[in-house]
Amino acid sequence: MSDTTATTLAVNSDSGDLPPAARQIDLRSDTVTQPTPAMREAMYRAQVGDDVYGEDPTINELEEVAAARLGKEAAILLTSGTQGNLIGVLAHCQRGDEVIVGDQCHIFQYEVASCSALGGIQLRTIPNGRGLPSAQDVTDAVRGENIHNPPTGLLCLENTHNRCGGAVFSAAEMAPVIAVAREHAIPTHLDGARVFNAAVALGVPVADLVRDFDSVTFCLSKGLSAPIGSLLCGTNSYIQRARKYRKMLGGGMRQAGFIAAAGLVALETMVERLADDHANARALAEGLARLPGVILDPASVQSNIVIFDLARDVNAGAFLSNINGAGVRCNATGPSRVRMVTHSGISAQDIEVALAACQRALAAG
Ligand code: TLP
Repeated sequence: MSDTTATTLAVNSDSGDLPPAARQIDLRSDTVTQPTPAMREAMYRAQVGDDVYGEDPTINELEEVAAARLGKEAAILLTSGTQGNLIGVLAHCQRGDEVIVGDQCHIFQYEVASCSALGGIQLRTIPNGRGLPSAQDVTDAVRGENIHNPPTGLLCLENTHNRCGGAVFSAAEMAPVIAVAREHAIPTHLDGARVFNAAVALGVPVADLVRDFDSVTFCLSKGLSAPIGSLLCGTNSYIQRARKYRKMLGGGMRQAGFIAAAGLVALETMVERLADDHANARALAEGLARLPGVILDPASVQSNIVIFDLARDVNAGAFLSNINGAGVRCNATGPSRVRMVTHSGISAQDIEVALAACQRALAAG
């Protein structure tokens, strides 16, 4: 994703004792969130040990809590969502396997071809739809037994769907797609970087949403606002294989209980409030949709990501630099496509300020 804006440290109201910085309304991503004071306190006080020996009590606790929350047997703390998806795929597949993914998914678009480069695994993209590929397209992509064919090793879905404007999918919507994989004895992995956003948007326990998947990654460091870390969840034997791959990739982090401590606070305190981010995203979308030059259906915004197009006559570069000059930061996801993401550092008032900046920028031409 290209960041068309200048680099300025964004500091929100939860920034603990950091020195004050120029106020930015940073809508580039929910990855920019700052740890809460409770997270900083928990990190300070964390009991830690050598996690490669399995001796970090705080990591062990986080992994147990995460597995229980997701309704899976086991979990492993990883450095990032990107590492989570790579290890998630490696622990399901053999070299030479093919993995079915939607053509707009994060694994295909933004993970540096890691499955191919490091795993010898081929990604087979199929039409992405509104974020959920169709059961028919998955059926058509499953390889039959033939000397020319790679085995189909895995199906990956994404919920919420980043490049599809944070689209949310219920368990019922995903079920027929997952059923195709199951019919062919193909395992399934969910890139659930923002699966807690999906659960909150739907008003269901997160475990209900991931029950049919063999494995799931979710991120602590997005809307949940922890500074670092993702969890991969699955069966005991699968997570044991993942542990070996994490070590292989240099992800055995020793006294990483400091990270886990913030993660535990994130799971305890930052899930329900995601609804505020969704309300702010909806208000942002409704305001943007009223502006001439913006192409957006606000009803399509289901979680904390707002993606809109600028009309042909709008100079996208000028628009972005204009709002950036007003302290509103965001990312472009295409030549005239803009992404804005709400999170714990963004208030309802910030949305008003951002909308006014967009209105001025569009009026300036
Ligand atoms: N997404 C980032 C960028 O990489 C685009 C963002 O700002 O949204 N899965 C999904 C669905 C994601 O959106 C992301 C991050 C990841 C995986 C990777 O997570 P990290 O950044 O922890 O490696």
